[in-house]
Amino acid sequence: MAYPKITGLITALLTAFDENGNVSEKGVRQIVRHNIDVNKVDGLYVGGSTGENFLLGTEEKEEIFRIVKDEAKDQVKLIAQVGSLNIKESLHLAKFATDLGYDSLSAVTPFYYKFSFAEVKDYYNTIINSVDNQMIVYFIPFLTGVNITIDQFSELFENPKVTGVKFTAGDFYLLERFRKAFPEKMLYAGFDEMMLPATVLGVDGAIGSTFNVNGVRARQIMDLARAGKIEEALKVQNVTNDFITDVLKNGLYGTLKICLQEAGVEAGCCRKPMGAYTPEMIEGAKKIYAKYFGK
Ligand code: MN9
Repeated sequence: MAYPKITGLITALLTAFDENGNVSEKGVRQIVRHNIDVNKVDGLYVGGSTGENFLLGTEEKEEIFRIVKDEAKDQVKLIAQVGSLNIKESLHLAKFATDLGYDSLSAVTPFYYKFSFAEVKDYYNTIINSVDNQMIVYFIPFLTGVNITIDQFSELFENPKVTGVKFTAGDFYLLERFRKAFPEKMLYAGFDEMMLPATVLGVDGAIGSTFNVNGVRARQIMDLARAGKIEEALKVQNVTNDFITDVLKNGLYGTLKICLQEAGVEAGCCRKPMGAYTPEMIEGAKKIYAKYFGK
């Protein structure tokens, strides 16, 4: 069976929590709406790093998948990140998200233990062969320590249900080699800072955290780069990277959430061990919002 191609601008969705660290359904719904109605993205990547997924229990992950699908309906493409060190949880979530109608699954490479590539490959095949869905490999070596070579990607693609890669890495030689070797696979830029060069190298789309706030500029970069207007695209990437640099200095996910609050979205708090917002951080985030999005 053929699975849908997912292209364009895809937000790595933030999760709204209340002060006690519980998932805020109202907040999650508002973040989804803001991404669809204001940022006008093409898809949502749910349960990734940006969603603080690795801090959550199974039922909470289910709840988020359910709320997002209920709010987004079929307005945008939905990707569910189901990777976990607990393979039974991954299998359970893979079925859960597939039954809800998610257009694709994704799974982070298994991390912490030094798994062999044979074990990594078996993990992907075990998950995706258990359901009628497609799999986007979540490749993020700077957080997982797991690298994958072109030959190993080729081995993962022996399973036709493995249809793409979210490429959150700075190795653009590997990105170029990947594009050339697998023109039919879906390839997504995972670092928003490098969307312009990634687009020039031919990615099908981008999956990013900062699109929650900066989606309109991200769309401009993608469109201008695809139209060959590189100088104009670079100007927007420069402003975007000034914004991202400021956000990273102030604390990534918290700052994005406080920016959303400035935009009228109840994006809430982060979940421990992520820290509570300090007054300085709130002040910093408000300044960032005013600087890049002030009227
Ligand atoms: O999903 C995101 N990765 C992480 C992609 O959050 C680990 C990126 O969008 C980055 O947050 C962003 C800022 O460095 O590029």
